[in-house]
Amino acid sequence: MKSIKIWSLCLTMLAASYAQAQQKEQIALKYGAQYSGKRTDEAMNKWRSNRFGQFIHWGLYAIPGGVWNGKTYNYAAEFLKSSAHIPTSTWDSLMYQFNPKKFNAREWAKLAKKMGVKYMTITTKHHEGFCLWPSKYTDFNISRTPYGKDILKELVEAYNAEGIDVNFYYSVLDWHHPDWRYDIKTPEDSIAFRRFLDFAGNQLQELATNYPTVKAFWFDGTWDNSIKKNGWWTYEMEKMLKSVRPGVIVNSRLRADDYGKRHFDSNGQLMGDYESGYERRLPNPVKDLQVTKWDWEACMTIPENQWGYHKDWSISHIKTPLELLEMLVQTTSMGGNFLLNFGPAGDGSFRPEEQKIANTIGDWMQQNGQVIYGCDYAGWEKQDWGYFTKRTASNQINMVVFNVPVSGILKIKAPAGTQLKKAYAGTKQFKLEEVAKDQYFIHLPVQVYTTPQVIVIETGGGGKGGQYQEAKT
Ligand code: FHN
Repeated sequence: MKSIKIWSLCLTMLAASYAQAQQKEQIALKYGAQYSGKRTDEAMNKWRSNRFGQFIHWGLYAIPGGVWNGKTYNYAAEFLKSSAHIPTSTWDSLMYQFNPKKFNAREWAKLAKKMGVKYMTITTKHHEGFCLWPSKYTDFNISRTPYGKDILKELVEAYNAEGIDVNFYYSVLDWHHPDWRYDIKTPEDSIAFRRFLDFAGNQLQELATNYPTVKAFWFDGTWDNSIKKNGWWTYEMEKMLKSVRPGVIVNSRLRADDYGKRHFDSNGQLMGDYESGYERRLPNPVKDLQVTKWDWEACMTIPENQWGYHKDWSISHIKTPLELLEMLVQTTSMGGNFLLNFGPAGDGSFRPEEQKIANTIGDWMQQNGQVIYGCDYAGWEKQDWGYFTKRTASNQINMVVFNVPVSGILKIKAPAGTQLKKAYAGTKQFKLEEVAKDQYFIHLPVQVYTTPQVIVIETGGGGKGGQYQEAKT
């Protein structure tokens, strides 16, 4: 007995020294994460509760739509300048063609409302450097186009009027600006890039000041060495934006630390307010499920890889409404936000496929949005029939069924000791057949289902003790 006590003391001391060693490995950073854990203020709680957002990529690239001099370039349409090796002066002259006759901000906002999104993220400026707002820091902006009016202001007002929050996408990478550098290799590079960082900082302050209802900044184009070598600037931008617009939210893509580490600093701490590295993919439910430790958002295209408008969508798989709806539900079930991208044409219209997706998802969300909005990771064992979500306010458990087994049996393995009180869908009650300790069956009628089925589980009190004998192996 004495030797066991000695052993357990040794193990305890070993564990403590290992943890201390881990702690010791923390690297001192000036430009690392500004805090740890999830933000729990009202603004972040609202962002989290929103769950479903519309991404909009719109700029000069929407005019050629992936086609240049009669040739179709299959790569992402917003990269056409690069794909077709178009000189900056030629590309920039597209500004004088930008006059979206079919653009109607209110109609865009109503379609978004119908789809059921609670926020919209708009490309204020993409890599091409063209600004959708009348920036005083560059002439390469909407005021110099035949359209002339402040499109960003129109969109913010129209979406806010529908109760939809608006977030700003901002590409730090700027192909138009002469002081942009991909890397800093000479003193001249340093001087020029510092001018560029001052320009970008002024634009960001302009956006945060002139559009006071903006809720978040979605940074992009920060993967080059020039930014990695200027982590201090990314740290200062996060501070500045949160000072100019208290409560504003900043994604992880902005940030680089003292050593050029991005998204997560050299101590593994998330920088910014949510991880936004999930692009055209969702986290791996098993490998990544620690995502519940921080907020995150997955952004998704409808084609395989087109963010801006491309004239030819026949070149890749186009995701169906049900595919995208399952991604939204799966994302919510893992405690994340889902940002679905739309790429309006140069005339301001959405394609029929995008409108069908918005309306189909919207029809389902109108009936079942309560399993998405204000919901989170439930912590119940994933089952093949679909996904659990949990309403944060009430702890109500939702089952969203995508795959009905041929048996019609929906298996539930509840957390140990959880008492399931009832299961229902609207007015329809379902029998909860207890088949083993903390295990239940719900029997669905075997029929063809054309949309995901939602069943609500109410829990409460302690589970039945002792009825089931634990296996003795
Ligand atoms: O290059 C951009 C791309 O055009 C698009 O904006 C996506 C959206 O997440 N971000 C970059 C690619 O990772």
